[in-house]
Amino acid sequence: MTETLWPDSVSVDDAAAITVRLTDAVLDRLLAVPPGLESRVYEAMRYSALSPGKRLRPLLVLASARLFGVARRSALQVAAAIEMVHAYSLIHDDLPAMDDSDLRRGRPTSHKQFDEATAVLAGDGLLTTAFEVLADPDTHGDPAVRAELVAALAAAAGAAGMVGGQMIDLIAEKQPLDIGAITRLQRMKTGALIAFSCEAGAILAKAAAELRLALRGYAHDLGLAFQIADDLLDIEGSSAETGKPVGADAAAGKATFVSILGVERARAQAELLIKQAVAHLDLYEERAELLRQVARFVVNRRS
Ligand code: GRG
Repeated sequence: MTETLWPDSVSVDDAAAITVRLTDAVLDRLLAVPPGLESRVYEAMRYSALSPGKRLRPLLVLASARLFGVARRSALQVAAAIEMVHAYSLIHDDLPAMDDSDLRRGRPTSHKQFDEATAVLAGDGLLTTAFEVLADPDTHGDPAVRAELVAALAAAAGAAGMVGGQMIDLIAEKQPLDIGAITRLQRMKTGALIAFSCEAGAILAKAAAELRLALRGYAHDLGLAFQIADDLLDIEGSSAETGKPVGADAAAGKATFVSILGVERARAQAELLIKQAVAHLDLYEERAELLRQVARFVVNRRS
């Protein structure tokens, strides 16, 4: 890496703190408010994208980029782009037409702070700006790499990924799903963006197929473990910790990993998935220590 993000021996807590600081500085630059009446939509985009979240997806991008010595500027552009897509998904997920939620990251949701139409537009603005960022020569000098990033994020965020998963999630409120269908839903809804985040470093580095496949395997297991941890927090966590209403899934009568497996088996399943995720990283030897720590952090988190 031309300018190192963090030392090889960095702890997950330090890497997470550095990720928040650096990603937010890039988001601040990319989402500068222009003069003119359209400034309102920029204010709403900034309100959500810069609100206090874990920046887990940027952390995965930066940690995977660090494995290959990718230039810091490239990695940070992709980290900001993925966080924009994530923020868009949360804004739209909170809308009255979807989860109808008033609280996100400990603050009023976008449609409460602004209004519904502005919240829809803020989500649209973040989604489209993310692709503008990936297509920018600042992100990578090779147009083929930029095109691959755009295609991979579009596939992860679109109807075959997150949007499709959200569609199935809405259907699941009215129609019971079995564990296989829920696994597929979650792989699409949250797993796809997590997988893109983990693979992004390999795409930026034009890494060999074998190295990329290992990151995909890691992400595959990490994504499900993350979701099980989220389901557990929905039952066991508090709104003060998560910054969003808890108990929403149970109240909606929605089947989750926890409602089907029970708390103990769900927790055991998450632990098993983390062991599997970490095993995929063997070929990276000690270079992947941060990604191993991130995996443990994901299941032990309280927010
Ligand atoms: C509306 C197209 C569309 C998609 C929405 C991701 C999603 C799909 C909805 C979010 C609902 C939700 C609570 C899903 C559970 C997993 C998840 C994405 C949690 C939030 O992500 P974190 O924990 O949040 O990384 P922070 O706030 O830390 O960024």
